[in-house]
Amino acid sequence: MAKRALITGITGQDGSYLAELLLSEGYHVVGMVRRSSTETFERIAHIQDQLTLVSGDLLDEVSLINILQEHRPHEVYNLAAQSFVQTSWAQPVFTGESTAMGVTRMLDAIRTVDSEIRFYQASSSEMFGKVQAVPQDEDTPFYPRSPYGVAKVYGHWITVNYRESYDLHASSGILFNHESPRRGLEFVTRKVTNGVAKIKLGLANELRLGNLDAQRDWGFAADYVRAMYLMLQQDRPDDYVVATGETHPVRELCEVAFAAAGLHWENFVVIDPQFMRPAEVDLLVGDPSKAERVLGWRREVDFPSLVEMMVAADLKALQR
Ligand code: NAP
Ligand code: F7E
Repeated sequence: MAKRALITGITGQDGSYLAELLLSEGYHVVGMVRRSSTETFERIAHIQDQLTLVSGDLLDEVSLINILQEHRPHEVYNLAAQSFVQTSWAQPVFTGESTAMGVTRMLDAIRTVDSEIRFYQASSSEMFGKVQAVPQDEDTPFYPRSPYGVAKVYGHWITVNYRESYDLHASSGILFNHESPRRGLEFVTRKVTNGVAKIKLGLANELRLGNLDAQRDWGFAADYVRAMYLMLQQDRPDDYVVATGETHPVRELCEVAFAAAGLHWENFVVIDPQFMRPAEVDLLVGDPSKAERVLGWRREVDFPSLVEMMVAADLKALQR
């Protein structure tokens, strides 16, 4: 009998890659989508006929209980969230409702319907914020710097708490930034690669950015969803940092992305204060040793290849 998995956030970047992976592993994949007046299925259109899509919302516990009762998943991957850090200052309460309380709603629905369901929580390196150690690993204390980071810390600890209180197989993946051609256009990598493609094709003549000094540990999303899957295949639930172990400033991202199109970044990038944040996370770099040792996880795509892949995809999409 095929294993069944429920993915919340299936219309997002990670949800689409995880759905592809689970289908290739022979799973029956159920994806939770929230009601909208327009469809947001662009990232899963190519596999939509292989998925069971169900209507639900992390803000609505009744919908979560009904989905679990009806579809009886063996595994739940909770990827849904208000995931854009900048928006979390403009919508801090909504961010808390979805990104923090949404986790409790799902965990409690699991406890109520079937406590044997295995659970994955999409935790984030943003929890490390003003970093207390370099590099960051599973024992590094959290110091979040945004309402999003604070909400993710709550989501992380409620996952640990339900594991310890109710003996749930609940794991938390502390994932560092991961990107792809499917990344949302507002995140800095995709904003830059899309901006490069527009400039190259004569559709724009500048790219407005905020803090170029911030440093991130950027990996490829398709590599990272493999770690999520591996966590739920372990006998014991646990928490894992998933990262590349390398960090790069936004400035270097610009340099590599513009160079991939034969352009020089300094001729086009303009600093715009509207993209600066009230509090910044200056430096993130993760230590993935535990995930490598216990899960046997390895990333396959390095930073220059990732950026070049994204620039090529944006050029191709805009040319179409
Ligand atoms: P994303 O592209 O922004 O996708 C977010 C998904 O959540 C979308 O499918 C969205 O649906 C859904 N969603 C938002 N609010 C919801 C709600 N109230 N009920 C149901 N669905 C809701 O994010 P991502 O990059 O794939 O990231 C996946 C998860 O990993 C998120 O929890 C994110 O915070 C976390 N994370 C991401 C990274 C990263 O670098 N990508 C790193 C660490 C952790 P719509 O399509 O309807 O908007
Ligand atoms: O910003 C700087 C910005 O929005 C990265 C989410 O997936 O990863 C993501 O959060 C850095 C920041 O990602 C612009 O100030 C400069 O220092 O791409 P970002 P993020 O905030 O790191 C974590 C792990 C998550 O969990 C989140 O869900 O780039 N930056 N100029 C800019 N950022 C943006 N967005 N736009 C700019 O113009």
